[in-house]
Amino acid sequence: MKMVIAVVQDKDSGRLSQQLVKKGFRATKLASTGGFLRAGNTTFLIGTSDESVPEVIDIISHNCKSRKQMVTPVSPLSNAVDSFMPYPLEVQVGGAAVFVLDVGEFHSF
Ligand code: 2BA
Repeated sequence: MKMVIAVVQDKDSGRLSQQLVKKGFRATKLASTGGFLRAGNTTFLIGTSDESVPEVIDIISHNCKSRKQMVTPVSPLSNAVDSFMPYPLEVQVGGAAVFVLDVGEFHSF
């Protein structure tokens, strides 16, 4: 058994959730925050059989879009503050960051 962990953008989470349920996969959605942008995103935990992992990844890739986002850098806490110009930067946020982990045991009571 595997655990697929997918960090996706909030905008895609509803559609992804619907598609996973429609195809018979079980998933848990967690509200999460990206460390870099400090913006909300959604983390899916999807427990599934080894052979279903490619299908799960296919569903994720078809339902999560990469988007550009503007981010204003946080000012530094040093003496360099005077010369700091907080120009917004454009960041490409991926459709999904996906991790596949081995599951030792699964129990459902
Ligand atoms: P964030 O950490 O908020 O990152 C958002 C986007 O900012 C990233 O998109 C990447 O394009 C950019 N970024 C992140 N760290 C950066 C850095 N040190 N310098 C320059 N640009 C940087 P993605 O790579 O598609 O990641 C989207 C979200 O997926 C991340 O949100 C984070 O919540 C999660 N994620 C990505 N890689 C991860 C990893 N290795 N471990 C845990 N979570 C991860």
